[in-house]
Amino acid sequence: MAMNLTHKILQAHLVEGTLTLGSEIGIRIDQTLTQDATGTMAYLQFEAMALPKVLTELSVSYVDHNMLQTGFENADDHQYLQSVAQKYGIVFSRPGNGICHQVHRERFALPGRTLLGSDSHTPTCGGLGMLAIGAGGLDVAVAMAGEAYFLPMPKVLGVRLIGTLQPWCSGKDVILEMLRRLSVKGGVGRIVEYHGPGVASLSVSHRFTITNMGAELGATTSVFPSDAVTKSFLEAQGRGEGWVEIGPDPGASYDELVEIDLDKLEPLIAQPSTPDSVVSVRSVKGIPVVQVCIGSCTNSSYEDLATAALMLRGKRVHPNVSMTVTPGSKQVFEMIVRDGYFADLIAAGCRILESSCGPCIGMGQAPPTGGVSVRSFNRNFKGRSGTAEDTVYLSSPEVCVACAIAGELTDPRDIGIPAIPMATPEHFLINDNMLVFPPEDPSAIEVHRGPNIRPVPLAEVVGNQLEAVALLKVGDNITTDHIMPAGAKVLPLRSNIPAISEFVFMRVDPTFPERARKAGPSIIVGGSNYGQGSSREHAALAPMFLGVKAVIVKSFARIHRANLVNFGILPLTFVNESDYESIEQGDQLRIDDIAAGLTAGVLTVQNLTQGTTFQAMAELTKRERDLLLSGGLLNAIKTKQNQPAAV
Ligand code: MIC
Ligand code: SF4
Repeated sequence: MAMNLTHKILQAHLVEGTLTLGSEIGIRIDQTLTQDATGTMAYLQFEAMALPKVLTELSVSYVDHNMLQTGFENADDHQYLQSVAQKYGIVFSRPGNGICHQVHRERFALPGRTLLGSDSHTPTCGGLGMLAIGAGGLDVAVAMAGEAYFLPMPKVLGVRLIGTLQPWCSGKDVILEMLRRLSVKGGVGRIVEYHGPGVASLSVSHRFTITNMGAELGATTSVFPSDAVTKSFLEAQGRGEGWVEIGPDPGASYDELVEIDLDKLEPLIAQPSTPDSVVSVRSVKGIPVVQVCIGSCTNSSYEDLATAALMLRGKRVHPNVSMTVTPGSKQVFEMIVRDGYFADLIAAGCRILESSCGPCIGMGQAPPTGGVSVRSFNRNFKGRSGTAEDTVYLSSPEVCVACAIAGELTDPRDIGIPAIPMATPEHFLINDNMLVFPPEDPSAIEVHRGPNIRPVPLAEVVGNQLEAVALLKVGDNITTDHIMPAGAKVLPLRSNIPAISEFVFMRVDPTFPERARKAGPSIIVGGSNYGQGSSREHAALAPMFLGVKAVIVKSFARIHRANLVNFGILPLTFVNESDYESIEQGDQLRIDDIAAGLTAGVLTVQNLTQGTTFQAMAELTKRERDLLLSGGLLNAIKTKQNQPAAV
């Protein structure tokens, strides 16, 4: 039978289940990646599994999120990460080497393989035919231990591309068009597979932008075929031997189909404060802009920066605009310096930042009050930039530069310069001296553990009855940035759950941590797509530490739901969404017969305050149910190994 690419890669890695829609499958993971902000927890959890080394083909530990080192915490974390990598057979990418998704695609990603990363933009590597999935750190730790990764068999959404991109349009416009059509919920439960005659005209740089921002659709991952374009890219990276041709069989079918005519796309922009509020740039032209940032794992490739530099050559950044440029990796940085583009950017007035996530995760460059910021990034959730009431737009580097020159929202077709055709280099500059490979014999390696590295707290096993207060009621599309903010103040505490839990729901309700501590067991009530965005397991772990026992919502985002299960929090959905209205914040709720309810898939929730009753669904696989009943994945692993209950 003709197979699509997704099914081919899944089939080749299947260790449990069958490729039947909705049923749980377990797949073998070839490669893993972590970054510093999720990595410390992942490695603490891996260490708790007491294995001598990782059992994957390749595991890489990146440092890219928190590089400010405003105190000892961050520097300690870096030392822990480097030493733990040496000890357990993991490649360490030193701070300065670049953003994990940029470096991984340059130096490690391989077509036809699987990658699990503790970062929601891990799907970036799908741009060269890899099945790359984002997950919580604990799932990644388990994959490093050689265990399967479990997921519900997703639908495959085929995106047929026809035509070719028109001047000034890019991969960013393709994915913004997808977001415009499908919304931030449109990819939930789906793998997005790009195919069709339009694929061949897209450079890998465009493809990576598209697969990267597939995370914003809520998709499990996105994937492109590996073709002649992929081959040239891998050869240019000196890795041609890793190329295999892999794509859908002729006549392969998809569960759903979308068609995008590349000829018809125009420069697009996502308006504040959600990546799916997409309109044409021309429809919002003229709005004054005070900040422009090019960078992030979405758009900081050599091609992106060289294009920006050529657009800025001989021009200057508008006097009212502060413009930053972040090369995505050391390779990109070195190449733009070597090729003279760095000088164009500086001459035009750009501020150059080191290769890291930087402003994308609120590490500096918070925009001014009321000021419009235009960024080549992937997320513009309110407050993520570091300014609570921010106004952040998302667009391609080309649109960013047009806005920087004009000082207002501007379509690059309207700035009077000819479009810049940008080819992928024939040879990338290869200098892997910021990668530290593990030694053959790690017996002499001591793991550095500074005072900021604190044990991972364990969940309490869910009892058969729960009486708890509905401590917080929130609406739709709550992101993990709402639940567990990042930024310069909070990120240094990622290895210290007691300390970071003080910031849970900080921007939604700053009284939450204190109220939670006083309340004892608590429940969060929410709307649809709860937990969208990042993979940070701290958005489950820190609420768990504060006593949250269940989350009852209209629907969940995939990674966050998995993280809740891993940390023993009941993820429940309303059988009738209208019951959401009947709960007031502060109501006392009670759930009886939890074990039986979890098995039946439905629990009865009594609202003791309102005197009402409603049904909540527990859509769990047997594996997830067992995890919840044993207090989450870490407890389950510990029980399996019969170890004492402390990390
Ligand atoms: C993000 O873009 O939100 C992050 C920061 O990269 C997160 C990971 C984290 O919170 O550490 C992600 O996307 O998973
Ligand atoms: Fe880093 Fe931003 Fe990419 Fe997340 S989205 S990995 S914070 S650059």
